Amino acid sequence: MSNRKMITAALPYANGPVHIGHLAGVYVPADVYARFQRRLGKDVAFICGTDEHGIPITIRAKKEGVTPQQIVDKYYGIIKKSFEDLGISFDEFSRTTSPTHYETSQDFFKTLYEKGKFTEEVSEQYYDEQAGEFLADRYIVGTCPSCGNDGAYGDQCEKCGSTLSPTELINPKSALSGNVPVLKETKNWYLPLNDYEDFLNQWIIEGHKDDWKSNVYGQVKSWLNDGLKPRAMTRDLNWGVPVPLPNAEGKVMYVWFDAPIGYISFTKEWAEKNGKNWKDYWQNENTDLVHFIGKDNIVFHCIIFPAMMKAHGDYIMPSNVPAFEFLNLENDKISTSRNWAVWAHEYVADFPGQQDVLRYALLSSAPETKDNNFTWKDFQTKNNSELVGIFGNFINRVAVLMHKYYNGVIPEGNASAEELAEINKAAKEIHQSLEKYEFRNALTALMNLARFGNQYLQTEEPWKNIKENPEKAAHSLFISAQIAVALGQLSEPFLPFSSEKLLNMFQVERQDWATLEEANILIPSGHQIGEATLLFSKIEDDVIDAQIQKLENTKKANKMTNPDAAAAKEEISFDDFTKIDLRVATILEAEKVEKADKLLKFKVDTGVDTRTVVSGVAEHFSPEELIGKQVMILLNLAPRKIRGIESQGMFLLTEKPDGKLTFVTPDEAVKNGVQIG
Ligand code: B3M
Ligand code: ZN
Repeated sequence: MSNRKMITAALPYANGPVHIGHLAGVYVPADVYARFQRRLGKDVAFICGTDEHGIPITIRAKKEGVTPQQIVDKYYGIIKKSFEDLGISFDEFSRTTSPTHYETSQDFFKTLYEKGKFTEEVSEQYYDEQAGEFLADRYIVGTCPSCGNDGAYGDQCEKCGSTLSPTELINPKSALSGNVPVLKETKNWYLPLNDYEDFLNQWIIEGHKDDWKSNVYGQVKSWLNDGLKPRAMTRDLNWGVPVPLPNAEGKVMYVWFDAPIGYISFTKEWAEKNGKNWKDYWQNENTDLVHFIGKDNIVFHCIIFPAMMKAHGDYIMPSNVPAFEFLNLENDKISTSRNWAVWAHEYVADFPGQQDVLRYALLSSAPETKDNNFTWKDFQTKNNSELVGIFGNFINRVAVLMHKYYNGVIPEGNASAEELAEINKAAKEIHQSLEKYEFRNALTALMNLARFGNQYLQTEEPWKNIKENPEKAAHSLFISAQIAVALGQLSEPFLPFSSEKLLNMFQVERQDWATLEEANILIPSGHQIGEATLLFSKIEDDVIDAQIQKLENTKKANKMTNPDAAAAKEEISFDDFTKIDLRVATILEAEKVEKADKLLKFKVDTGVDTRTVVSGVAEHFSPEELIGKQVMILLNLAPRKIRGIESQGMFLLTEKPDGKLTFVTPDEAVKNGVQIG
């Protein structure tokens, strides 16, 4: 195992503050891991920063009516502070607009260019004539060709997860103006990912079957099975790192080209300040490179960035890419635009001094292998029953008894290896779990030691022995003090603030992890401890109710206004409108389309004829519930084939506040075939 750990955490876009979903899925686990590796004595670089390019930034700037630079300056500050407040122990937190990053990413690009690793392709890209801009990725929206979702982006459909290119979208529209874009020729530089298939297969599919998480391995495998295509690494945009080539005016790097290079740039910045050599961390086979990311970033970290590094030639490959699933909030998807989130900076303001409670709650429901859920009630229980009731309670009992009977001086005593075994077991279990990125198991091992401590005191009852059998009482409190200090040592990666308080209370220094895995005395007889203080405090119902109320208010506000509502479309003439043939029809039959999770196939009576319609609504309705329903149909839409079935019309649907679809229907039964207008 390597002695050097290069640990990265996904670079958050500087287009909004971070929320508990980010924290649970990337930053808290990454921090636990980094802190733990430091305790093992590893040479750790834990690197992050904000991702300040890309369309998420420019879209936000447009929305707020300011420049992209103003957006990133604002959110860089907010995000950095939130991480500091929550004890995320980055060695460096920089930004992709830093001069070092421009230089590093441009050098990287030039190297690939000079080595002939790019292909140049002239292609037709969508262009918004009104805005005078090419429309890349999220600047273009339309209907997903695989599932029929109307809100698919030019790079991805978030409903079905397919990756798309803008020209695959049905009915594409500019996200800038709502206009129908035109196709215009432009030259871009592509990385032929297909050239790296063999390498990726060998390295990941053959090499990491057993040590990578199955969600990560599975996604990579399915990508490779489908076959890779060349991917454009440049964009026609005015916000990004300029392409460092002579004939590249108006071209910037694709944000997913420059962003991961940010990890390298920021390591350079850190190394420079700390007298280190950045190459040790990125170009030395003895270094373990680990990327912590959310599941939506797997392809970028396991395929595209490795292909870039391979093309470059000087870089090591990650030894693991632990990707997490998503966290929901009160059983609903976390959403920035719907303000459905617990924001890190608001938590810090609302719960001063209680950062560890959030860390604990998020770790114990970390979405390791499947999506998970955060509720305020659960948060309260975790604090009151576990942190206060088990962990804090034990520490407090030991410290108070120590003062009561021995004036805070650890009594005479010694401990056999057997008596210290629970401590060593916990240390080893945490160690093994964290090496496997199993954070919840690690946390359970920690809490089990606290549980054990409480039971031990309960069985030994030093408060009874102190009179008749003072030696026995002293012995059991000596052992209890070892457990208390062990908890202080072992909890540091998870609960850094409380660990520090605890170790201060017992007046001991932080120790290397290895000493905790062996039967060592952690606090000796005669050692004077400090005052007993409470590590955690109960969170009352009114505090939790206030948070729940805040979310209720968000829900209400979302019902009134809709921040997601698309901009009004361009004006059309009455004649244009009359071209549209909208009718009422009745669904006669409905069935699932084989091998398409999202699609239902319908037979409908349109009054004019009976026809087949395929619609991407299978996740929202069961076929049976729709039979007999009157719906509205666009009759004269050109037929198109979906999964080999010709769809002869389109239903009118809309979205409910919870994201589920609902049919637009007449509010009383009418005859099939009557026109709408
Ligand atoms: N900025 C975050 C996201 O996809 C993205 C990560 C970049 S890591 C190099 O939400
Ligand atoms: Zn889709």
